[in-house]
Amino acid sequence: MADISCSNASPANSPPPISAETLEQVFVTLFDRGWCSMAFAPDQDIRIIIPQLRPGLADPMSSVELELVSPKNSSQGRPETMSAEFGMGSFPLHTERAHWPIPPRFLIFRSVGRVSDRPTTLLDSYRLDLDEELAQELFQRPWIVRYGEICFESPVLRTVSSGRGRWQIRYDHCCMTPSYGVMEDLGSQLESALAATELEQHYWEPGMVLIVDNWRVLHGRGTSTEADFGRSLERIVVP
Ligand SMILES: O=C(O)CCC(=O)C(=O)O
Ligand SMILES: [Fe+2]
Repeated sequence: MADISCSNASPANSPPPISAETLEQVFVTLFDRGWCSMAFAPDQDIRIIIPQLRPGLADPMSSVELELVSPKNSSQGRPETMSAEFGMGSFPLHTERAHWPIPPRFLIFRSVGRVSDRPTTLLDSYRLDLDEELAQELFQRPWIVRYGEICFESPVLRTVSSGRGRWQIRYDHCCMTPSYGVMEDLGSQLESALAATELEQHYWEPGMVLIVDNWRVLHGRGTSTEADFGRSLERIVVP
């Protein structure tokens, strides 16, 4: 697994509070490949990372909610969630909150539960090998985004006006369908391009933190050989 760690600390020997310099190194990897992971002191709130990631975001400690996510049977999942649809199986690659007008800029996870062999899957959209026609369609064709009462149109790819980003991707086939267009099989062409792109598997160790650029990298959930109900991730979405 291509991965970086900010500390040599083992889970039994928990890492010291993270320094600004260390975080800066982590961010270099984040901007280089779209995601990064690191060891993190268990008694520190992961929201302390936000001011460095998104300077100027007002009051992140109280405005950003800390969620806890664990594998569930379909019947236990809240309606319209991936848990309700896929239960203990794998989750397809997606942009987090693709149904938000502006999906969160970053996602941060921390492993806080039992050890599980179930990875988080990651796909860097900058590695997609798109031919000109498919790329053009993904920039131009509106998709219907539908989630509960929410319904609006958006393309899968958008140009970003500032920063180093190549584009911003929004994709979740659970809530998005291509509107009618010339390339009839746009959905399956995109799925084929995703399937042809290297998927990274992020295996968890206790306490580890994973930061994902949600405008660049699609994430999902792998499978486990066990009913790993005790696998638990803290999750925050950073606007
Ligand atoms: O459980 C995971 O590895 C990630 C699942 C997921 O898509 C999420 O929590 O947003
Ligand atoms: Fe997700």
